[in-house]
Amino acid sequence: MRNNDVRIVDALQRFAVELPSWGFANTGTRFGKFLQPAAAVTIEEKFSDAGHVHALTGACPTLALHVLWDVPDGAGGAAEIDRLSALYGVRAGSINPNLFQDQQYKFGSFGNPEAAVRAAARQHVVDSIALARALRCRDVSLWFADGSNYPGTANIRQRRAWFVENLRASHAALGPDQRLLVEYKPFEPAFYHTDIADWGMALLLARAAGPQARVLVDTGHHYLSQNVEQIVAWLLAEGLLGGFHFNDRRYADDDLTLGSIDPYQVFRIFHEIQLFEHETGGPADIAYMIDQSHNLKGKIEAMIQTVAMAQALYAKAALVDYDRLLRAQRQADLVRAEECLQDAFATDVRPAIRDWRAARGLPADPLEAFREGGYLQKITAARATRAASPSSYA
Ligand code: LRH
Ligand code: MN
Repeated sequence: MRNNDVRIVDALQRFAVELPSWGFANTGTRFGKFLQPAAAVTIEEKFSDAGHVHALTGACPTLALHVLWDVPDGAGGAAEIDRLSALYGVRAGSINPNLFQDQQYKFGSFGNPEAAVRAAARQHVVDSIALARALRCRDVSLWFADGSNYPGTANIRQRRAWFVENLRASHAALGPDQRLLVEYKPFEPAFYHTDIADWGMALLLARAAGPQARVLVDTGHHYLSQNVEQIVAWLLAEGLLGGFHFNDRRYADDDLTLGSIDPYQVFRIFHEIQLFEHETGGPADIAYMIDQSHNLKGKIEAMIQTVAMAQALYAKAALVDYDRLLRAQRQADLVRAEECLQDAFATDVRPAIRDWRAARGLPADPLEAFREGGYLQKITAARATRAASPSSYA
């Protein structure tokens, strides 16, 4: 078996994680939003902050955009995004239509009983696909708040049929190299039924939509007792795993920083993926993305912490001794098999990661470098004068 450091360097070389533009903005809960003077409001500020995190970590070259929050002019805003990408050194990543905040979506978007509202939602997705093409972005990532709050108020099978129809129409608008990512969520904001509530529904809808559709796993979108890595293993086996929204949670969709509550959970997910790659002999075609809202932590610090944690957990998962593990599994040697994962997880990969950074001219400790670098003071002064962002979320 190759030594750990070689495996860690290989893992870091192939690992990149996408940042969410909305993670840099002031966000809150229904009980309030605590404003940070340095929080980003404009798309330029979001690119600037993401560019700074990428400059410090070398591991997050793309920024996820939420269309109505970041590029309200759609494809017409592509040139400005290209300018900002060149200026700040991060490219636009996944394109996320907003199908939940407009008043017309009170009773749903793709699942809305009103044909005109379904048509408007479909048009927004088609426009978002056109924006993605204009930006040479591969993934259009769909999350629907659609559902109901009370039994009997929604025709669940009728809505499912509308989702199939509208996802097929969306798929038909894709370019040959583009993908549609279908994200599921069991509840919130709907509290009786959600139209795409779990991985099985997302899988069946992705399959019905067409060959370029995949399932997106948001780690926070599961009941507490669900085995997320088993879902990941099944989606890999079905060839329908498209990507992740990583975050952490103690209770529900808390959107806390990755690995802050259960780092072993993310390690187990990375293990299932890397074992799949080991057994199939090739890289799984997965988009690793962050989806968090930093309501209390400093937004940029939380992002740097998240990228570093993701790198460390991905590197640890690369240290599992597959020959030993697969032999132990075949022999039902439970303890030896379990030890293979626990040994890898217990390995301190930080020295090797520091060396990997130093070898690339990156700061050995990006968080410390950020704290001492003066960027926060600079943007706090520059952004302090303007009014806080009007928008409800990001
Ligand atoms: C929904 C979600 C979705 C995004 C939003 C910001 O909970 O996970 O991925 O659109 O958060
Ligand atoms: Mn998400």
